[in-house]
Amino acid sequence: MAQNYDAVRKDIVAILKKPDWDDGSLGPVLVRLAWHASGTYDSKTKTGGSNGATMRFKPESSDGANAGLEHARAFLEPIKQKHPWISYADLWTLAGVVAIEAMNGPKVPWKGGRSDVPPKVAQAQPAKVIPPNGRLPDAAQGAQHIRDVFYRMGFNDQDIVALSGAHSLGRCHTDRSGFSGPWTHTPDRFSNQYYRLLLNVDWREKKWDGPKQYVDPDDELMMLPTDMALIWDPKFKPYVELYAKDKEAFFKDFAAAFAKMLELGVTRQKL
Ligand code: CCH
Repeated sequence: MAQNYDAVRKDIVAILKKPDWDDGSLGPVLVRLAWHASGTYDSKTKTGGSNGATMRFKPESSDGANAGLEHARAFLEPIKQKHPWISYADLWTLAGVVAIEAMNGPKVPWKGGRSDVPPKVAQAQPAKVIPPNGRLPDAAQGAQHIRDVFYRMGFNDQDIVALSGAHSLGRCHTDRSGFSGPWTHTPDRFSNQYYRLLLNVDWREKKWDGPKQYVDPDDELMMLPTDMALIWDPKFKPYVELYAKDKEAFFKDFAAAFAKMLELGVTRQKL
């Protein structure tokens, strides 16, 4: 069948608006799916990454870090059924870039050609083809941990700050990560608001029984400990200041870093 990615893009755009879901858009959870599918990459062993779409299988599907992404995968399933030629690995990553653009974000360069690990192979050799749990970042930790995780993928400090700006989108859910609330006032729009809020709000610890997180004085917006690390760490902070001032620079650097992330470990050989 002809590989008409534009037809798939159109079908992704068509499902984004969903009034009864969170803030009315599936965009944020689709961006999180694209990132978690890719963010398992380990540059030393050249394992993990979006190729293979291994989040369909255990243990990756049941990694606590991926809680809630079963919804994102289910929302995309009708599009996979309609365009069976596209791999899940391509569909999940494409959905992320289409969602970012549709939510007023930058155009992220994207190329198809990923393939899916066949279920039989995943069953026969899970340890060989599925990345172990624990490769995605733990929001309760700090700067050293974020560096360990993103350096492992091949990113630097500036990339880390640029990629974190995706938290202008979406929200935390107590039944997924345990954290609660949105980072910005417009969680369905891609913007540099996250950086401005990080710098300008009087963040304080939320008073509750849940995991440690930070809230604004009205307890409407939130930041994770890993978000706060970006202004507490003297090497990260100048990039937060740059992106708070310069939306164009953020869009450009985010698009480049996110495109790189979606390519990590992608070989374009049939799996
Ligand atoms: Fe994130 N993120 N993220 N994040 N994330 C969460 C939600 C989103 C961390 C932790 C969390 C990136 C980096 C990090 C999105 C995109 C990106 C949640 C809440 C936690 C916790 C999950 C829930 O409860 O539903 C940590 C830690 C890091 C790095 O240290 C990067 C990089 C990206 C993309 C480029 C998006 C979008 C969401 C919102 C999802 C939604 O459902 O609204």
